[in-house]
Amino acid sequence: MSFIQKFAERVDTAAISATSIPQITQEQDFGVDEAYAIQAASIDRRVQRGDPIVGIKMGFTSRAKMVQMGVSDLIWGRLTRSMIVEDGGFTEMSRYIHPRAEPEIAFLLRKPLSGVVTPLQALDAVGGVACAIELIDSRYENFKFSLADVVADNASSSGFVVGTWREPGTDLSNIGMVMNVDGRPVGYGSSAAILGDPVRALVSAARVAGEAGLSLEPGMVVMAGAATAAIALEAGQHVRLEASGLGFCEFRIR
Ligand code: OOG
Ligand code: MG
Repeated sequence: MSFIQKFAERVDTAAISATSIPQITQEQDFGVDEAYAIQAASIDRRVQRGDPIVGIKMGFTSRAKMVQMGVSDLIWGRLTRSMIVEDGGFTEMSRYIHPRAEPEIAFLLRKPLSGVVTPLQALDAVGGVACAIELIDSRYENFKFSLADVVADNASSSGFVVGTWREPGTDLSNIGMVMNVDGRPVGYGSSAAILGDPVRALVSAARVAGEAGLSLEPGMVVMAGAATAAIALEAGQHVRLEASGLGFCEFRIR
């Protein structure tokens, strides 16, 4: 078995059993290309189990996230159906190791999107925009990783909540975002923190997906990355994101 398959199985098992593992790059050194191959192989195992890809997520698209995690390269991961958490619904703490929540912007595609595109071409493929919360849950002990580790681990992604879809024409360049836990504001930001304008994350998503031979299809979701640092979650909490002009989205973790 190649080390790609070996580590793909390892991160997949860690994810489904919600059990942390040591950083895999401490066992064997590998580069970012191999890390994406591990990610692809681990998500392929999910797809084989009947859990299809429903979109992709961008990571480290804001300074706040780069500083929080000490990684400064843009990364991406795959979203699968089982990761969807219903807006206003529940998710179970037992599914996660040490989950964190992030305020994000999501795009819903109405046309295929892949390769090098301009912001206008990217927006033409968008059927709706919404505020969203990503649940990240690094499979590595203490949420510590190198760039190759986190890429192999599907960019820490483990769930996402999307608010009501709005008209694609909505200006996303400066959406005020407030994260609330149990009714108390715990984080403030602006969508401007996401590469200056989240549409740039969509342009990047088209490019990286194209390079990986993945075509983003109508109906798929693209998550632009967090506008602020992530917030650590505890069982029993109610998490709600309010985004000016985009409404809100929320969930409970029990
Ligand atoms: C990696 C995922 C980063 C974002 O929105 O920047 C990310 C991590 O912080 O564990 O999802
Ligand atoms: Mg994120």
